[in-house]
Amino acid sequence: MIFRQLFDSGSSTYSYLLADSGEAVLIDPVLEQAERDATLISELSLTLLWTLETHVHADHVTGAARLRDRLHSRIALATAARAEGADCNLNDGDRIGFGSRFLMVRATPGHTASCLTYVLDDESMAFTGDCLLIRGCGRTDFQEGSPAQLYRSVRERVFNLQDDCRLYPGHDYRGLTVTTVAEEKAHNPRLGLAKSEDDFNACMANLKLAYPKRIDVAVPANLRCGREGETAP
Ligand SMILES: N[C@@H](CCC(=O)N[C@@H](CS)C(=O)NCC(=O)O)C(=O)O
Ligand SMILES: [Fe+2]
Repeated sequence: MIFRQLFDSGSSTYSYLLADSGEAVLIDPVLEQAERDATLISELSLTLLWTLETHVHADHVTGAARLRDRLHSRIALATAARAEGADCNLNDGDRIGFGSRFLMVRATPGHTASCLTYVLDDESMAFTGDCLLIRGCGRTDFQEGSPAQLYRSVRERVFNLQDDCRLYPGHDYRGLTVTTVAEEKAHNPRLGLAKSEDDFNACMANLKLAYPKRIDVAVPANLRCGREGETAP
């Protein structure tokens, strides 16, 4: 299997390319990186079947629509996102195939109401979006976010993967790239096993983060799967 972790420095977003037998999927593409991604996919002689969103992003516009125009890929994201223009609406338990491999869809709401985690068929890797970040987690103060749901999603739907399952987040703001279930259970300062739900709620209530700079552009654009118009860079 081909696996590439790709980075957008403007939004500190990770995108992930997975491929088998010439067929690829790309998780969380970024509009500004669509040319880079399309070039890599072509150089590796891959057919991009799907772009997959972990959620409706608040901080960047997805490259999904531009890649669909460029490479004829199809767009998939959660049914619960209620976005316009997707080719497939995903639900908990769905599978997305590429070559002889597949990703399983897990609903992991909390950062937003429609967040998904994609788990590789053998459970060796999972793509958690902004549900679980490395030693952190996504904020819960907009887009129907919910600390109670996020706590349950991480504890019941991520931490129940095997301890050595590698976890790849939607962002990292400090330069870290990958973690494991065991590492986060032991060292996540918000959601590690030593933390109670009350600890977590208190932490999330006191984050006091500024809103993402591009939220007013990004959310409406992403609810159209990044279809361009007035939002093009
Ligand atoms: N400064 C960033 C903020 C990005 C942000 O709020 N990111 C969200 C994910 S979409 C988050 O949950 N961040 C968690 C954190 O910063 O701890 C921007 O303006 O875009
Ligand atoms: Fe996010």
